[in-house]
Amino acid sequence: MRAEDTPLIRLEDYRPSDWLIDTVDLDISLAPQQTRVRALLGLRPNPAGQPGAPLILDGDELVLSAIKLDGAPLDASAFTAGPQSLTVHAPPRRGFTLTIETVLDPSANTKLMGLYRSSKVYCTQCEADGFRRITYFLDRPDVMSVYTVRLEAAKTEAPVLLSNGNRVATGEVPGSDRHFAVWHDPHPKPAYLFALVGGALDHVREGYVTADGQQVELAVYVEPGKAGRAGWALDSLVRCMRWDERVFGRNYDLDVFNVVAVSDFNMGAMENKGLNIFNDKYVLADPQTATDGDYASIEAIIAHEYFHNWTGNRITCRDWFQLCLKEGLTVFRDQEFSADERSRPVKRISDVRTLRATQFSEDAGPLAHPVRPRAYKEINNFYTPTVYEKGAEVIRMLKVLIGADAFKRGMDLYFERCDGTAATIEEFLACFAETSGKDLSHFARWYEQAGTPTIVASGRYDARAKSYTLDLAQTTPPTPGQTTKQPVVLPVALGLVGKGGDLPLTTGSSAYAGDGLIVLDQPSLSVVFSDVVEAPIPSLLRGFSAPVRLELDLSDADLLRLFSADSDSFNRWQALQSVATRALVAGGRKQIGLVEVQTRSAPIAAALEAFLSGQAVADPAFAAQVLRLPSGGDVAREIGQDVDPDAIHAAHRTLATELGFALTPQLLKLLTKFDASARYSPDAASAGRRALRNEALMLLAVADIQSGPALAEDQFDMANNLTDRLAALSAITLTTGEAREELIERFATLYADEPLVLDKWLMAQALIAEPGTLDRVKRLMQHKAFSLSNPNRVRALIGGFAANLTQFNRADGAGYAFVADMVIALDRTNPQVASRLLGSFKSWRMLEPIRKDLAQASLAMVARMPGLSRDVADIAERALA
Ligand code: B3K
Ligand code: ZN
Repeated sequence: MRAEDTPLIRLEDYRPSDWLIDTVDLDISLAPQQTRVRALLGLRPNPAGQPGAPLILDGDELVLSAIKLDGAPLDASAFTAGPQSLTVHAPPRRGFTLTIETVLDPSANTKLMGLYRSSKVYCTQCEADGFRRITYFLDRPDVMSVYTVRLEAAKTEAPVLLSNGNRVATGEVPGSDRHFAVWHDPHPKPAYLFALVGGALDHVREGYVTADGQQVELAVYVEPGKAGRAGWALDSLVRCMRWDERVFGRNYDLDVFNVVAVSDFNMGAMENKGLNIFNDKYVLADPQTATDGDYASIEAIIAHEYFHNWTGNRITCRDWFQLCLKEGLTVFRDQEFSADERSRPVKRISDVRTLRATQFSEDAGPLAHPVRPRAYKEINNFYTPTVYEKGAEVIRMLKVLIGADAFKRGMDLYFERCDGTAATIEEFLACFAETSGKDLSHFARWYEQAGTPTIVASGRYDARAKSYTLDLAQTTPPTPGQTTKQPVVLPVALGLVGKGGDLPLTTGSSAYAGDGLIVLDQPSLSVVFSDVVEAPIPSLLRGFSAPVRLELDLSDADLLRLFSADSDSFNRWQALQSVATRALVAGGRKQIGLVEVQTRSAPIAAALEAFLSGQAVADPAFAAQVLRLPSGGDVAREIGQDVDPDAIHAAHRTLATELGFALTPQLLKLLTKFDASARYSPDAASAGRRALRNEALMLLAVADIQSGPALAEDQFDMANNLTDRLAALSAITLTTGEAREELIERFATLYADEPLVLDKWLMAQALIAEPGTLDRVKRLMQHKAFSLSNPNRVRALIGGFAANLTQFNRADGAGYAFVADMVIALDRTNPQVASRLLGSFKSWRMLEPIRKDLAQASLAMVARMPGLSRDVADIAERALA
């Protein structure tokens, strides 16, 4: 496949389907190499479609074995069947049934789309277009059907048989070693939400009664022997179900809710109706094999998939352009859940870190696209940080702009009005326009325009008039295919910070919405605050009220005052990050050098010293965020062009070393205070203490005070959980020498039978910032812990390497060449994993000329390969455009 040969699908070309499928009866007889699928489809013409149109069903690598219309075999001239489609040329102009039989080979399905086998477990992945790999179908989200599914398999091979909905029958197949189960899902759904699972699985379960009194059986299924690690997922499920009842008024709607963990999965998890299928990385947890970060991710992803039951499943998308309708909204919902379960400010900080690292970088490069794309060649390439994370930011802004009350009523209206439908962004926004009485057409630009807006802000205090004037201006940079940009609606939450805290805000400006909120919806505006009794320091974008870059002309001294005095935790954190970013940018620009970083580190160290001896221990999770410096990627983005990753890395190390050195007594004190042998509990407060200690360990290791490796080794020995052991491993990878290699070996021995833990081990090594890493990664590909066919292993080792700022971006181009070769190798078996990996090149245009040319050459090499998948061809084409 070459990208030029692939049709571009456009939003403006949307037409309703000519046919509808009201019912689907599936009879699936599972066998490893020969699974038989019989589909009985209840079809009728769509009143909104073209009368008399042929019936064209989607397929993907399918083999038809039989077809009947209303029970009678169809004449060969009446249809055309190929691997990619099935056409019935002149179907009756009324309702009729079609029976279609296909035969599949789940064992040979390495794309992990459609029906496949993962460690002997049959499972499916149908979003976005995997159902067409199971049977011919109208595989589009606006065709919604009621499914009844009979599954049959050998009893020993697949004692557990699951599908969507409620189980309505089970039994034995007489005279055979086989059994069956019948599942019925009363809720009409698009094909992408179909799922089945068959295998030998253990489970944990719990009864649940919904707020409206319905009894639900919850269960989490895992590989045999792993039930002891399923408890946290089940516990998270119960908590998020209660939360959705309380906060969004949403109750569950079936008798069962099943979660299944499988070990080969292209992404995190999938929200199939009543049968969520998960990457086992996001289900399995115990203190020895999961980190605090894993516990938090499991909680968030269990919630995300569960929340889709309403935002995604009961109300689905009309077409794939509306993907953010379910994804952005559901990310917003899971972020809110985690914020309520944990620390709200810390959750916000970590979400913003992710947003900047993943979405801002996407928005700044050739793969930039609007939250609602207007055209695509391969939809699976649009499950992006822009659709998900920026999509969630848009919802968050909407809530700020119209207020919590109108937002709540808007959500209620949306649930009521759109339930059971395949909806659009327009229908969604109409609900909020109605409940708020506001015109949201200008706000809707957030869905249409790519690129991260920049706000340039400056303030002037007039001591005589006791007034403070704030000038704000916005611009959005050009992005591929969108050269001119309109101003967007930007909620700017702010405060004016005086010596004794926030000053009262008085202004007659119409842009001031009250409650510390300015709405910037034009290219620029000025707001004059009166009765300002002293020269304030502006604290802008509190809580990160809009997903933008902020250029604010404040001195380091003013920023450091905000760090100690701002009433908004997010901006306290941001203030210190901003000062650190300046230092790193100064050092990261090749020509300036490291002395500058050293000089600039002194005031940062002083501020941190005061912080660590004062408030830090009161909120360790927040303090850990404060101690963590902006990443190399953050600095690269800030520099924006002619980027030299080695210079950035050197600046980063210099700053960390200076801080580690200057803060040694305080950092050592943290190591003793929050000692690694404390009893493990995954709760947020305990996790916060570990996070703080481990940030301290990182700084000490970089600075190599007395002996960084020895500190890491001590912690490794003392630790009683994976979080602390992995932190010790990460810390020692910041050092060089024998001790590092020894600890790497000990870690591998300790966790030899734990693939998910060894993924972290692979990744920690792939991230080592030294030239030997590429050879190490190649060596590790031969290790028994690695496999090119398992997406988690690939993401850990190869994906980890592609995220290694200095080594992926080696000046000799060998990093690019290696990743490009891997993309090509992976594309033969799993195009989705390959195209994700190719996305690592997304920031190539901002590199200095030598690396830029080398990266481009590797991308072009990929693009030229014959026989590329549509997934990889699409990314290569857009990255090079
Ligand atoms: N909806 C799925 C993602 C499907 C990805 C298809 N390539 C998981 C989620 O967002 O919840
Ligand atoms: Zn989702």
